[in-house]
Amino acid sequence: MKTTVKSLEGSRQNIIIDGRFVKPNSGQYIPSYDPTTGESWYELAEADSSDVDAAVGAARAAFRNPAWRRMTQTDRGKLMRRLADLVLEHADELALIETRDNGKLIKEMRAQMRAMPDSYIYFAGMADKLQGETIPVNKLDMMNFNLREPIGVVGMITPWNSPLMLLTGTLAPCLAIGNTVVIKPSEHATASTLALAELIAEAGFPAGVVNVVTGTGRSAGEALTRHRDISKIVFTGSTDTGRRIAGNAAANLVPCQMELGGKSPHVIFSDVDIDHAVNGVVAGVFAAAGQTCVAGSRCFVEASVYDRFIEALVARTNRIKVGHPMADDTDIGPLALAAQVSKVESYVSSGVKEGARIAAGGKRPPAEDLARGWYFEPTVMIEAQNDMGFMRDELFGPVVGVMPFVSEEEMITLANDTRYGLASGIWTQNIDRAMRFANRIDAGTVWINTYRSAAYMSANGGFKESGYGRRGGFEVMREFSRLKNVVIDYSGTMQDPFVIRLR
Ligand code: TXE
Repeated sequence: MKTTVKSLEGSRQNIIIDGRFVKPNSGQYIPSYDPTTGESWYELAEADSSDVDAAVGAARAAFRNPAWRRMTQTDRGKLMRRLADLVLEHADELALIETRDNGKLIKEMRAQMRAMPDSYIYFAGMADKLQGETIPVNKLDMMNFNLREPIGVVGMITPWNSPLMLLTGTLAPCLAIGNTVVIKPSEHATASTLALAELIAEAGFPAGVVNVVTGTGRSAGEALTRHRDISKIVFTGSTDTGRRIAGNAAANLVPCQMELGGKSPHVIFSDVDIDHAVNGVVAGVFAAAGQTCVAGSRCFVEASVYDRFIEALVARTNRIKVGHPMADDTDIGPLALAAQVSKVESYVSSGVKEGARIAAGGKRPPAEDLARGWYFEPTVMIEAQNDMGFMRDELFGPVVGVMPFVSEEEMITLANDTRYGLASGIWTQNIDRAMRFANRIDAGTVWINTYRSAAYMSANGGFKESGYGRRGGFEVMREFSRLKNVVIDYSGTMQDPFVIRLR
C-alpha cells in the first residue's frame, strides 16, 4: 500500500478508474483539512461528470469481463479473504490515515481497523451461500426456480465519520455477490478509501471492479446519482442529501439504499444501576464526539430518579477528557468539519433561548492547545423538550438533551415523537417492559441494557426519515442481488395454445 500518512502529506491525490490512478479531467483539486489544526494536509481530485462517466464505464466493462463475471463464487470468496488479510496487515496505517483525515481517536480507529477484516471474512463466507429456491407449481413436468444474480454497477456515496467501516458494510456483500462498484467518498475524508482501493487491487480483484471518484457532492456525487448505467445507489449521509439523491435515482428508476440521520431515544427506568445506565448514555452519545448516526441524543429518564441520574451524568461528563486524537488519554477528539462546530454551537445556544439549560459543557474547550482545532465540549442539556431545535434535528455532535417522564405510555409517545427512526435504547430490569418497548418503538434497532452494540451479522437500518434498506447479516445479500425466475417444461410436448382443456 503506497498511500500512507507520509505520502499523503502535502500531496495531490488522483482518482482510480479501471485499476489506475488518473488525473481528473477538470484538472481541479480541493483541500482536505486536518481537524486538529484546521489546515489543509493534502489535496483530492475534483472529479466531474466526465470522470464519473469513465468510472461507470470501467465498472460496467468489469461487470461483463469474464475474469470477474465467470469467476466462481468460491474464488470470489478467496479474493475477499486475501483482502481481509491485507487490511489486517495495514490496519495501523489505515487507522492513522482516518485519524488524520477526520479526527477520530487513534485508539478507536486502531480497534476498528483491526476488527474490519472480520467483516470481509464474514461476507467472503457468504459468497457461495446465496442460493435460490425451487417453487412447486400447479402443473406437471414443470420446474420453476429462482436464481440470485449480481445487480450490476453499484454507486456508493459515503460519509466522513467512519469512511471505511461504513463502506465495508455494503462493499463486502456487493463484491461477494459479484457486482462492480464506483465509490464517491466524502470530500472531508477521502484518503482511506483510496488506500483501500489499492489493497483491493493488490488482493487480485480485476481492474475496474472497484473504482473511486473523489470530489464534492455537488459535482462527482450528483453525476454518479444521475448516471443512467448505475444499477443501485447506496448512500450514507444526511436526510436532506438522501432525499435529493433518491430523487435523482428515481428519474432513472434506480433503486437506492439509504442510511440517513437519526435522533435516537435512550430511555432510563428507575430499576437499573444508575452508574451503568450513565455509562451507556455516555457511550451512546459522546463516542466519536457524537458523530455517529445512531447517537442516543434524546434521553428520557423516569421522574423518580431524574435528579440522581442528572447528577451522575453531569459528574461523568465533566470527567471526559477532550484532547488531541493521537493521545491515548483522550476521550473525545475534534469534530471532523469546521461547519459541524458552528452547527452544534448554534443549536446549543438556540436551545438555551428555547428554555433548556446547560448542565455540562456547552462550548468550545478553553484550553490553548485546542484553540486551532474543531473541538466542542461534551454537553448535557436539561429541561429539554422534544420541540426544541436541538431535540428535533440531528446535530452530529456531543450533545444530549435530557427530560423526565412519568408513565410508560408517556415515554413511548415522547420517544416516537421524531421524524427519524434509526436506533433506540432502554435500560430496565423488567423484561415485560423492555419487550413492550421493543414492540412499540419506531426504530430499526433496539438495544436493551446496552447501546451502540452494532454487529455486521445482524441487519441494521432505519425507519421513517432515517432511510430504508438493511445492512448486515444475510439480508444485505438479498439487497445487492436480483432475483430471476426460471421455468422449464420437461414434458417434451407443447400443447396447441388455442385449445383450452378444462380439468
Ligand atoms: O452530509 P452529506 P455532510 C449528517 C449529519 C451532518 C450532516 C451534514 O447530521 O451534520 O449530515 O454532513 C455527498 N449528490 N450526516 O454535509 O451532504 C457528500 O459529498 C450526491 C449523517 O457531510 O449528506 C458525501 O460524500 N452526493 C451521517 C456524502 O454525500 C452528495 C454521516 C454525505 O454528505 C450530494 C454524515 C449530492 N447532491 C453526515 N451532496 C450518517 N447517517 O452516518 C453531498 N453528497
